[in-house]
Amino acid sequence: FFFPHQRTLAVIKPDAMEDHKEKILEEIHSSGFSVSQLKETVLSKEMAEEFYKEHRGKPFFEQLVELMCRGPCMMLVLTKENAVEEWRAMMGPTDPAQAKVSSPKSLRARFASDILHNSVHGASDEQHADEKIHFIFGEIDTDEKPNHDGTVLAK
Ligand code: DGI
Repeated sequence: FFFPHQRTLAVIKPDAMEDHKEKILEEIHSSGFSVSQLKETVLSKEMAEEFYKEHRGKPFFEQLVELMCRGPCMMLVLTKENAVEEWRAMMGPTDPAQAKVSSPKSLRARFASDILHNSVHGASDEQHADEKIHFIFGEIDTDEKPNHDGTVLAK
Protein backbone atom coordinates (compact mmCIF):
# COMPACT_ATOMS: atom_id res chain seq x y z
CA PHE A 1 0.00 0.00 0.00
CA PHE A 2 1.11 3.56 -0.59
CA PHE A 3 -0.25 6.24 1.63
CA PRO A 4 1.22 9.66 2.18
CA HIS A 5 2.84 9.97 5.59
CA GLN A 6 2.79 13.25 7.40
CA ARG A 7 4.98 13.96 10.39
CA THR A 8 4.43 15.88 13.56
CA LEU A 9 6.35 16.73 16.71
CA ALA A 10 4.89 15.32 19.90
CA VAL A 11 6.23 16.06 23.37
CA ILE A 12 5.53 14.35 26.66
CA LYS A 13 5.98 17.29 29.01
CA PRO A 14 7.84 17.14 32.33
CA ASP A 15 4.62 17.00 34.38
CA ALA A 16 3.62 13.69 32.77
CA MET A 17 7.01 12.00 32.52
CA GLU A 18 7.07 10.37 35.91
CA ASP A 19 3.60 8.85 36.05
CA HIS A 20 2.23 8.65 32.52
CA LYS A 21 5.07 8.24 30.03
CA GLU A 22 4.68 4.51 29.46
CA LYS A 23 0.92 4.68 29.03
CA ILE A 24 1.20 7.57 26.56
CA LEU A 25 3.87 5.74 24.53
CA GLU A 26 1.70 2.63 24.45
CA GLU A 27 -1.22 4.63 23.10
CA ILE A 28 0.93 6.29 20.48
CA HIS A 29 1.88 2.85 19.18
CA SER A 30 -1.58 1.34 19.42
CA SER A 31 -3.06 4.33 17.55
CA GLY A 32 -1.00 3.52 14.49
CA PHE A 33 1.69 6.18 14.67
CA SER A 34 5.24 5.29 13.71
CA VAL A 35 7.89 6.78 15.96
CA SER A 36 10.63 7.81 13.58
CA GLN A 37 12.71 9.76 16.10
CA LEU A 38 12.64 9.76 19.86
CA LYS A 39 14.76 11.34 22.56
CA GLU A 40 14.52 12.26 26.17
CA THR A 41 16.01 15.65 26.87
CA VAL A 42 16.07 18.44 29.43
CA LEU A 43 15.50 21.78 27.72
CA SER A 44 17.54 24.76 28.82
CA LYS A 45 15.62 27.93 29.68
CA GLU A 46 16.75 29.45 26.36
CA MET A 47 15.55 26.43 24.39
CA ALA A 48 12.19 26.40 26.18
CA GLU A 49 11.75 30.12 25.43
CA GLU A 50 12.57 29.53 21.78
CA PHE A 51 10.34 26.46 21.59
CA TYR A 52 7.34 28.44 22.85
CA LYS A 53 8.34 31.79 21.29
CA GLU A 54 4.82 32.23 19.87
CA HIS A 55 3.62 32.74 23.46
CA ARG A 56 6.27 35.26 24.51
CA GLY A 57 4.60 38.15 26.35
CA LYS A 58 1.54 36.21 27.43
CA PRO A 59 0.76 36.11 31.16
CA PHE A 60 1.56 32.40 31.44
CA PHE A 61 4.83 32.48 29.44
CA GLU A 62 7.22 32.43 32.42
CA GLN A 63 5.36 29.58 34.10
CA LEU A 64 5.28 27.65 30.84
CA VAL A 65 9.03 28.01 30.31
CA GLU A 66 9.71 27.06 33.93
CA LEU A 67 7.59 23.93 33.54
CA MET A 68 9.25 22.89 30.28
CA CYS A 69 12.76 22.93 31.74
CA ARG A 70 11.86 21.53 35.14
CA GLY A 71 12.82 17.98 34.12
CA PRO A 72 13.15 15.70 31.12
CA CYS A 73 10.76 15.85 28.17
CA MET A 74 10.21 13.01 25.73
CA MET A 75 10.47 14.37 22.19
CA LEU A 76 8.98 12.28 19.39
CA VAL A 77 8.63 12.60 15.65
CA LEU A 78 5.41 10.78 14.81
CA THR A 79 4.45 9.79 11.31
CA LYS A 80 1.08 8.71 10.06
CA GLU A 81 -1.41 9.81 7.48
CA ASN A 82 -2.77 13.13 8.78
CA ALA A 83 -0.40 12.97 11.77
CA VAL A 84 -0.69 16.62 12.85
CA GLU A 85 -4.45 16.54 13.21
CA GLU A 86 -4.61 12.99 14.56
CA TRP A 87 -2.10 13.70 17.32
CA ARG A 88 -3.93 16.89 18.30
CA ALA A 89 -7.19 14.95 18.46
CA MET A 90 -5.49 12.34 20.63
CA MET A 91 -4.19 15.06 22.98
CA GLY A 92 -7.56 16.77 23.32
CA PRO A 93 -8.21 20.45 24.11
CA THR A 94 -5.54 22.56 25.88
CA ASP A 95 -7.57 22.77 29.10
CA PRO A 96 -8.16 19.34 30.67
CA ALA A 97 -11.36 20.61 32.29
CA GLN A 98 -12.73 21.14 28.80
CA ALA A 99 -11.15 17.91 27.56
CA LYS A 100 -12.95 15.90 30.23
CA VAL A 101 -16.26 17.17 28.86
CA SER A 102 -15.65 17.16 25.10
CA SER A 103 -13.11 14.34 24.67
CA PRO A 104 -13.04 12.13 27.77
CA LYS A 105 -10.79 9.55 26.09
CA SER A 106 -8.13 12.09 25.15
CA LEU A 107 -4.70 12.09 26.81
CA ARG A 108 -5.27 15.46 28.44
CA ALA A 109 -8.67 14.42 29.83
CA ARG A 110 -6.98 11.47 31.52
CA PHE A 111 -3.48 12.63 32.37
CA ALA A 112 -3.42 16.42 32.65
CA SER A 113 -3.95 18.23 35.92
CA ASP A 114 -4.63 21.79 34.69
CA ILE A 115 -4.31 24.04 31.64
CA LEU A 116 -0.58 24.57 32.25
CA HIS A 117 0.32 21.05 33.39
CA ASN A 118 -1.43 19.48 30.46
CA SER A 119 0.89 16.51 29.88
CA VAL A 120 1.55 16.67 26.13
CA HIS A 121 2.36 19.02 23.29
CA GLY A 122 1.70 18.72 19.60
CA ALA A 123 2.56 20.93 16.65
CA SER A 124 -0.41 22.97 15.48
CA ASP A 125 0.17 22.61 11.72
CA GLU A 126 2.59 21.11 9.21
CA GLN A 127 4.81 24.17 9.07
CA HIS A 128 5.16 24.31 12.84
CA ALA A 129 5.83 20.59 12.85
CA ASP A 130 8.74 20.97 10.42
CA GLU A 131 10.11 23.99 12.26
CA LYS A 132 9.99 22.37 15.71
CA ILE A 133 11.33 19.02 14.46
CA HIS A 134 14.27 20.87 12.98
CA PHE A 135 14.74 22.85 16.20
CA ILE A 136 14.74 19.74 18.41
CA PHE A 137 16.35 17.13 16.18
CA GLY A 138 18.35 19.14 13.62
CA GLU A 139 18.49 17.98 10.02
CA ILE A 140 16.82 14.61 9.69
CA ASP A 141 15.31 12.73 6.83
CA THR A 142 12.66 10.51 8.38
CA ASP A 143 12.31 8.50 5.17
CA GLU A 144 15.85 7.23 5.48
CA LYS A 145 16.17 6.77 9.23
CA PRO A 146 15.04 3.52 10.81
CA ASN A 147 12.34 3.50 13.46
CA HIS A 148 13.51 2.91 17.00
CA ASP A 149 12.35 -0.70 16.58
CA GLY A 150 14.67 -1.10 13.61
CA THR A 151 12.07 -1.01 10.85
CA VAL A 152 12.27 1.55 8.09
CA LEU A 153 9.36 3.78 7.15
CA ALA A 154 7.52 3.04 3.94
CA LYS A 155 7.93 5.77 1.38
O1 DGI B 1 -1.23 23.80 21.49
P1 DGI B 1 -1.71 23.70 22.90
O2 DGI B 1 -0.65 23.20 23.86
O3 DGI B 1 -3.02 22.97 23.05
O4 DGI B 1 -2.08 25.19 23.37
P2 DGI B 1 -1.36 26.59 23.12
O5 DGI B 1 -0.35 26.49 22.01
O6 DGI B 1 -2.42 27.61 23.03
O7 DGI B 1 -0.57 26.86 24.49
C1 DGI B 1 0.69 26.30 24.75
C2 DGI B 1 0.78 25.96 26.21
O8 DGI B 1 0.70 27.15 26.99
C3 DGI B 1 -0.35 25.08 26.72
O9 DGI B 1 -0.13 23.72 26.44
C4 DGI B 1 -0.34 25.40 28.18
C5 DGI B 1 -0.01 26.88 28.20
N1 DGI B 1 -1.22 27.71 28.23
C6 DGI B 1 -2.03 28.02 27.18
N2 DGI B 1 -3.06 28.80 27.57
C7 DGI B 1 -2.88 28.98 28.91
C8 DGI B 1 -1.73 28.28 29.32
N3 DGI B 1 -1.30 28.26 30.59
C9 DGI B 1 -2.01 28.95 31.51
N4 DGI B 1 -1.60 28.95 32.79
N5 DGI B 1 -3.14 29.64 31.17
C10 DGI B 1 -3.62 29.70 29.88
O10 DGI B 1 -4.64 30.34 29.62
